[in-house]
Amino acid sequence: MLDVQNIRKDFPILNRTVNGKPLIYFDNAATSQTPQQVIDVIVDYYTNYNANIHRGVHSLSQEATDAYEQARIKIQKHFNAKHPHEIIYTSGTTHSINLVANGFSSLLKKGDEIIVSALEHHSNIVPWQMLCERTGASLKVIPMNENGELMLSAFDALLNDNTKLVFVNHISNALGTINPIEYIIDEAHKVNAAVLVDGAQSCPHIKPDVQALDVDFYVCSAHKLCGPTGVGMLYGKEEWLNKLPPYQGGGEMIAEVSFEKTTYAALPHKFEAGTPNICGGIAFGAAIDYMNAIGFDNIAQYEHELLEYGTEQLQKIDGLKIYGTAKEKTSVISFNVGNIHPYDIGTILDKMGIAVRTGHHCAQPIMDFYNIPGTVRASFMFYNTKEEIDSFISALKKAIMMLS
Ligand code: 7TS
Repeated sequence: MLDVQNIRKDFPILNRTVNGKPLIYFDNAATSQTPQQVIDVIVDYYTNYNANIHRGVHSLSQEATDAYEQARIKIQKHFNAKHPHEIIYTSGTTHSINLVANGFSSLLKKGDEIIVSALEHHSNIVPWQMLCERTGASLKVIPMNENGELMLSAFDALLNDNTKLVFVNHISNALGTINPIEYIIDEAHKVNAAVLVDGAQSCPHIKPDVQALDVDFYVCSAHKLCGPTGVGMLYGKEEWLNKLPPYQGGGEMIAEVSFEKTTYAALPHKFEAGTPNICGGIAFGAAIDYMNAIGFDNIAQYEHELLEYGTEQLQKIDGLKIYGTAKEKTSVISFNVGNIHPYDIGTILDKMGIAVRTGHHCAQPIMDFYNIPGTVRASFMFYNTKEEIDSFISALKKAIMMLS
């Protein structure tokens, strides 16, 4: 089991106060906090071996290159990709999705169909709309039900020989629903469509095995799993990454350049133009080590307890409605209370030291489905506690009294 009091000692930020109150950080779905072990790796990089990579014969450059490539191997092993070069460093989930969407511009034509789900973050909607505009392909949407679950019979009905791509998040950021990606991948493959799974919300809770899933692309951001912002990854099957053209041109991604003709570098460098976030990549590897040392099974079990406890306590509050009641859910609770605007609740909670997210969570179609402007969202990580949930509930009750 997980020793939460010891784990909390790893996160210096959890000792601070906000507005004179101890910080209670329940905005983990937006970004997670960073443990000292990862902060130390960042400090060590800039203190001892900051240098540009893949291009220097000097020792610092070689040390930085080794650490950066070792981190790629950690990421490969974590997601169980077949080869390290199937892991492309990006600046995060949004960059990874845009890289794939751009690549498919040359592979799609009018009449082709792309399927996304009703549960997507804007970063998994807008790039595909832009791709459809460029290619004449059309976008289809897997609908959701009142519980926030995807309607799989409707998905089956959407699949046909024109379906070329299916995009779905592993876990919804707004509702916490865990989507049945195994089923979606298998069915999509029956019509030879490629599948991209957006793992932005799943990477801190679930350790996916991309080979067992047989997924074509899997993307995530390091900052959601205790790593730094500005770095993430795209996993792609080798054959897909070879098929896609480069996304950005520049240094590092070439084999030979002349004014007549340029040839591109092999994977993964073909997609990694320019000086990357070197320290970020190394710290991404350290974050993966940190999470694995705690253990994803322990994390999932403990966070499930927090979810059940938080849901139970919130349900006792008069007029409170939880959005997203899927059977398979992670530790995200979205709710509203009567007609109180979520922003007002969020502002008062902040005065009491509690960080939650309010608004549409970059998932406006979900808010439209429920006909609401937004929700208050509390999202828990393994370093949160039931005591924090108790404080949150009493602060929420005070906020409701003030606003009613
Ligand atoms: N996909 C999902 C499912 C997400 O939750 C997010 C970020 C993204 C993509 C984009 O990730 P980025 O790292 O490229 O920004 N989600 C949230 C959120 O729920 N609150 O703030 C960011």
